[in-house]
Amino acid sequence: MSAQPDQPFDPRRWRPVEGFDLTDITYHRAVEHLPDGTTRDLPAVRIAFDRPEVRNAFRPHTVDELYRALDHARMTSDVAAVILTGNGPSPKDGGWAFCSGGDQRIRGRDGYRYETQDADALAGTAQRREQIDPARAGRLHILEVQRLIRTMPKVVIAAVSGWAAGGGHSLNVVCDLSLASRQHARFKQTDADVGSFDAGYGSGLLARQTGDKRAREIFFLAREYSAEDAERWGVVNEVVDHADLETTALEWALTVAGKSPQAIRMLKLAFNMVDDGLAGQQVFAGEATRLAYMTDEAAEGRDAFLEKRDPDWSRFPYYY
Ligand code: S0N
Repeated sequence: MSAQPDQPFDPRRWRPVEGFDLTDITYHRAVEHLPDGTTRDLPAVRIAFDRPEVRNAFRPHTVDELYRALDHARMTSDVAAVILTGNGPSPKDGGWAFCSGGDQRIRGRDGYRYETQDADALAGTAQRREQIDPARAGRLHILEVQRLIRTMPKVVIAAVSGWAAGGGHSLNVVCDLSLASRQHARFKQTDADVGSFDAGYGSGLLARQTGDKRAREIFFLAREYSAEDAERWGVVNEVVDHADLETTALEWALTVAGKSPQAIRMLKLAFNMVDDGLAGQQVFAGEATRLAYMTDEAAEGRDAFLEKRDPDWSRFPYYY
């Protein structure tokens, strides 16, 4: 990747995150260049699908890398927001993609075959077939990624740089905020075309965003729709010029980073809770309990137990 006129990724604004040996995605930390020639980390990361020759389709290995990077971002305490996008353009035809969902070339009767990193190099050979790990066959672990995006207490921003199709369409749906490239973003929910279906967040949350009839249309007719349609229908927040996509995404990420971390965390989990049932309440409640631990009242309960005495709640009001 290099800085080209139509290239939203500006390598000067990012550094690779250390400790990752990645083949299917890229993972960067935002940086600011200081007057003395050094850089300082900014509180945002960029995770990008990096298989542009197949419109950034994910294979199980891609999903493993994506999960690891997202979980690392979740646990990095000075990161407030994650930008999820797709690298491009395709070296084959110049096309752009955010993500085109599950790699259909390795889908078997029982789901997605799990292959080693060099599966592409071994395409069509007996050795490739031998390298499929039967213990991991058929896992639809993109759903684990969806749950991580949904429940991580940080804001995930989709920067839809091109096609969002199938499971890629669902990933955009599950992100907290979305920006779309005016020139290259295209949306299509192909699940029913290829006999694979996201009957969870990908359809349920879409209906929340667009309204029920529109979501049914998107799934049942599987027609291509534009970035402007996506904005009008509530599938993305804003449409921007392709060249400005990542600058805007980073601005949004840094704006989020300027807010109270606790407020953002509680708000995200509260937005989720209404749709996520008891599982959503459990995640929200975990944060509430963590906050409660910080109070004198909770400390009194702990201390009373450790000091083998009755707790004294008299200092704590029953009503605020
Ligand atoms: C994206 C589309 C519309 C782009 O069309 P365009 O621009 O005409 O490009 P193509 O010539 O079609 O593609 C260029 C090259 O890329 C390859 N390619 C594209 N997409 C895939 C893919 N998904 N898998 C493998 N290869 C892909 C093309 O073959 C072509 O290669 P060459 O140059 O060698 O010919 C168009 O490409 C398209 O429709 N793609 C398929 C989209 C699709 O159907 N995706 C799968 C949908 N299903 C899922 O994703 C399920 C995922 C899942 O795991 C799941 C399961 C249960 C519950 C939820 C989910 C979930 O997350 O959704």
